[in-house]
Amino acid sequence: MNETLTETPVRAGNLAVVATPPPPATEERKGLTKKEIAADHPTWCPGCGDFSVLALYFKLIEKRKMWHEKITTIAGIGCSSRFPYFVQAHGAHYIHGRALPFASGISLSRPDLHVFVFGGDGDAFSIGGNHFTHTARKNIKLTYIVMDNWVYGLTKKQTSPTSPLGFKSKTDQWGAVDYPINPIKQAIAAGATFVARTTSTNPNHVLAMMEAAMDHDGFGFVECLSECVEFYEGAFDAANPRKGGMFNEVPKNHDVSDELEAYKLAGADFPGYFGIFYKNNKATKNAKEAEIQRGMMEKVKGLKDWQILQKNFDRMK
Ligand SMILES: Cc1ncc(C[n+]2csc(CCOP(=O)(O)OP(=O)(O)O)c2C)c(N)n1
Ligand code: SF4
Ligand SMILES: [Mg+2]
Repeated sequence: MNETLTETPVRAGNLAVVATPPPPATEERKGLTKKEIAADHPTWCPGCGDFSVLALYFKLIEKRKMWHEKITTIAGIGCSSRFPYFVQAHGAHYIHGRALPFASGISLSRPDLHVFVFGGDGDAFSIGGNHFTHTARKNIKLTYIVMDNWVYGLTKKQTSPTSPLGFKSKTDQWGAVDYPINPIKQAIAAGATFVARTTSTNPNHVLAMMEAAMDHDGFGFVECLSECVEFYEGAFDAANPRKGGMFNEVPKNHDVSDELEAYKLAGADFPGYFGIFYKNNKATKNAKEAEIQRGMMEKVKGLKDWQILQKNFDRMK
């Protein structure tokens, strides 16, 4: 795009990032439409909860008038992690459990992008558990939607870290004996600055949570219950009013800045609450690194790249 070539590159890490200017006032540039951004037909089983999350991501992109060069869609491995295949945009279906470090690199080096990460409970809390903790504590600016189905779907029914006690699977034929984790408590304890919960059977709520997470300047985490109709049918009926369950929103008077209260709310028995549990506006790693870079650039002002490099090697002598 010619308009970007004339822009002054913004330094981010060791990459020169070209900030895309807004279109001139006379030129009306439309946001992407669902038709434009829908790629392959999703290969999920008919009735899988993940369809709803994908449809709402398209809706979000349409509603917020986002453009290809402003977003990227990253995932690990799993049924839910097939997500980027179905989005006709930049993105990567990366290594199992490693979506967050990959996405962190993008977020830190490309501050002009909004980074969305999608994945499953196994990807997020089992093999990727350590990355979840560290991405949260670093407060890296990105939006992480975990499609929690309480099971490993892709590999055909193993116990996941969120499977409830007694769940019979290929790895626990007599019923799961390990206590499940509580993703909301885990996120709060790890230092996540935006923590919310939703369920794929309530589309308006999913969209609202995605939007709020996206608007948060920091690590935005959303646990989205998403039924695996093949290996854990009916898991979330108790959270679905159409199946006789209850959809209880986080109480209106809940103070989202109150960490302890958020933690207590997260401890409610299933189906628990849905909505924003916790929000904190502390500085992101992105902002802190950008500040360091600004200071460093000031120190080497006027020098050519090779002169800066030479200075570094001279200093190491
Ligand atoms: C390093 C590595 N270990 C194991 C696997 C096998 N594997 C692929 S997906 C998956 C679990 C996926 O579960 P989850 O993240 O909950 O996604 P779902 O399929 O339920 O959406 C496993 C164990 C793998 N691909 N790579
Ligand atoms: S196996 Fe389960 S999670 Fe995977 S596509 Fe089918 S219903 Fe969805
Ligand atoms: Mg799963």
